[in-house]
Amino acid sequence: MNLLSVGGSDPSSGAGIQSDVKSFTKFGAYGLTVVTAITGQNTSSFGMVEPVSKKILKNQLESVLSDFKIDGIKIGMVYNSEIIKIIYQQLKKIKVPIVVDPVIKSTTGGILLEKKAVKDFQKYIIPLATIITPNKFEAEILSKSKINPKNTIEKIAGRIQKMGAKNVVITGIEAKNKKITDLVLEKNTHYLVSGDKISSINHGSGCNYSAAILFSLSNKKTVRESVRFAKEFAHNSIKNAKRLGKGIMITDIEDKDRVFLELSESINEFIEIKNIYKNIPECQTNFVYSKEKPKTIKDILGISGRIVKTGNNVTVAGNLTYGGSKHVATALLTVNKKFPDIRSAINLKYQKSTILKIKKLKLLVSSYDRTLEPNHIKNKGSTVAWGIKKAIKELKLAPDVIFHKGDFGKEPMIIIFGKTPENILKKLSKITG
Ligand code: PXL
Repeated sequence: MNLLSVGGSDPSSGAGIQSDVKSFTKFGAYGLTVVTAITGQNTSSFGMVEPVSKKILKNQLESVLSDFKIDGIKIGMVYNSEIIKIIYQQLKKIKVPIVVDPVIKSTTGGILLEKKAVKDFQKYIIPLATIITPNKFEAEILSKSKINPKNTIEKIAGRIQKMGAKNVVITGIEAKNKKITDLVLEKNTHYLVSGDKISSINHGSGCNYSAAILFSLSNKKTVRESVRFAKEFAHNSIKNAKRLGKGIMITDIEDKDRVFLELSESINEFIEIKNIYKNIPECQTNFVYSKEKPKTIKDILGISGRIVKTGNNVTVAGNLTYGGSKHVATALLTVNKKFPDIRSAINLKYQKSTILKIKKLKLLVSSYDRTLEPNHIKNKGSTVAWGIKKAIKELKLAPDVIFHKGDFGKEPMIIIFGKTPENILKKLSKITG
């Protein structure tokens, strides 16, 4: 996947196009850049801004657009009207997702959009946006109105949408109880998305957020999924921020976080599947995802607690940690040894109706009989590995599902396997849908 960032250069690499290239690389995408302006700044202060000439801006855009198949575009700092108009001319006919991050001021106080360019920004840049991601301050400036009890945040989002953005996400509309909430306005609906908040001033989280939305959208995810993914990604980048200069911290992303992000995003989707509580067994559910070539269950990410039933809902109790799951991770590890592509698994309540549905769907199902387990294995406590090995022994292709019907005092169980957590959700949607 090729993603293009159109924005300003930040020599500290905390924000701007340099930050976007880092994010795109973390996602496994290839990052292209078109520089609109050069800033001089570091983690303490903002120096100069020099916009590039019309000629070189146009030439950069033509160079990348004529050569690469571009899957998505992010527009960040655009600075002035001249630049805005050229970007519009070059991008107005392009049919890929465009995320507009309407940056106006940097954390350190630099002007990223001239005041006199706001009008042209509204006229030319906002209509390009598949999603626009202002924070509260930026939303007020773009809508030319202040948030107050009468002039609600929803109305302000509506005003920005009327200017031509397909979807509007206003970030950080509320921060309380250690949660930070964004407002999402799609075509006909609006809703809130909350995530964990970390209170620290940093350089880069806004760029990380919009870069992640772009990646997710370009991967054909929905707006809701993309916002969730971006919140998780930005949260992790703040959690892992480093004091690299003498001033504020610069956000950073750990490599392992791709496994982490994919799984946590899928868990968030899983717990919202309608009536999913009916599929949670007595011993609860774990959802796991492995690094490539896992050696032990310590290479497999899982929930240190479980996904638990809370009435007619399900809740995640615990944190995602490597080695967090024992049973489901052991089952996965056993399957992965024979079928290395299989890196994710989830356990569900055993129900005859579920098995019937799975069989109808022509998924590859296998099973084992726990009552046949030899005593010496039982005593070692390695039932799962024994059973799974038995179930896959004759298989030439990787299983989608393995189940057992229990034993005296042992609950029967279904485990679904897949290449990725998303792959598992796809299978699940067929099984539970
Ligand atoms: O985070 C917004 C941003 C975007 N682009 C550039 C920046 C900044 C903030 O400093 O410098 C070039």
